[in-house]
Amino acid sequence: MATATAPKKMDMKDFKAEVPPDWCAGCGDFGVLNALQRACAELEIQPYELMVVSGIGCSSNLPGFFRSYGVHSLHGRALPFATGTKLANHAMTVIATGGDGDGYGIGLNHFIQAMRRNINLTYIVMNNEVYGLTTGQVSPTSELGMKTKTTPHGNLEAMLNPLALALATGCGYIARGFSGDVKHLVKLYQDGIQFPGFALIDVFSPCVTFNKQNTYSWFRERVYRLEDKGHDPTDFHAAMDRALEWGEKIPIGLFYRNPSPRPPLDAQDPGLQAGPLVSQPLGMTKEQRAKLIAEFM
Ligand SMILES: Cc1ncc(C[n+]2csc(CCOP(=O)(O)OP(=O)(O)O)c2C)c(N)n1
Ligand code: SF4
Ligand SMILES: [Mg+2]
Repeated sequence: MATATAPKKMDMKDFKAEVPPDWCAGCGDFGVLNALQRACAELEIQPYELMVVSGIGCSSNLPGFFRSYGVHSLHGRALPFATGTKLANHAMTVIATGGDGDGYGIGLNHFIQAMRRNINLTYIVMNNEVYGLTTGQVSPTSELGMKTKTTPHGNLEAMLNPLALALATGCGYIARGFSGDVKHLVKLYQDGIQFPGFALIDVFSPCVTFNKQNTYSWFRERVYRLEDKGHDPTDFHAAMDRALEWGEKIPIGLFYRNPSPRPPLDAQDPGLQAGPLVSQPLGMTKEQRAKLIAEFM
């Protein structure tokens, strides 16, 4: 007889929430959501084993449209919430989602710390190079010279390069996709979810309402797949060279996958070795307490 927790063959419809997305027609985030639903269905992840956590932004509304456990947290705080989830119950698959403003602006320190700590989760950033929700202000990934509501004479600040930053911080899985190429994204997500450690997938996800510069056709003219150019994703230095490419041609695909990844935090933390914290008994026995006091006195 099937038990309540027996894995079930999944379909992408199983990951559709009752609330339909309210993004503008044509928003890149539809492709990001669609690819994630497909990736999870094909990996046969059960919704009750999955937590999707976001910050604040149009992109950060994603958990509301996705059928699993979910948290729509605070601006820039997706990764602290996701870290807490993973350490409280490391048996769960944890996916953090959000935007470029959320993750690379206000949340940048958390992004760096989560990679440095090697929290075993997948981070999907819908990078539209602008603040969409707040109606089109400059973001850390807006291009130099770009005119926005807050930079009417053109952006004077250099673009942040999240992939090069991730490489330099020790992230073991680094990829970039394009929401106009859903099939390609599905594979990047699946490999990222299965990677044992922090996995970054930056996704070009056009904001059709507030970014008239980085449009679908702008990306289509420029993006090329790394796998078509014989890129070796185990080569750190080749990955850094590709991560620095930006101009007439822009690479997407798997930049780097550490061939000998260091164990993620949950695999090493002594407190987690007896199983997920949520299933461990609370408190201490009299003997454990006495031993602890003796050690510290
Ligand atoms: C602490 C705090 N500061 C500012 C805001 C206002 N705010 C909400 S979303 C956002 C930027 C969203 O941009 P991004 O993360 O790129 O998401 P997008 O809407 O483009 O998907 C800002 C500044 C806020 N909600 N909380
Ligand atoms: S404002 Fe931009 S990012 Fe937000 S839903 Fe509309 S197209 Fe998408
Ligand atoms: Mg944005």
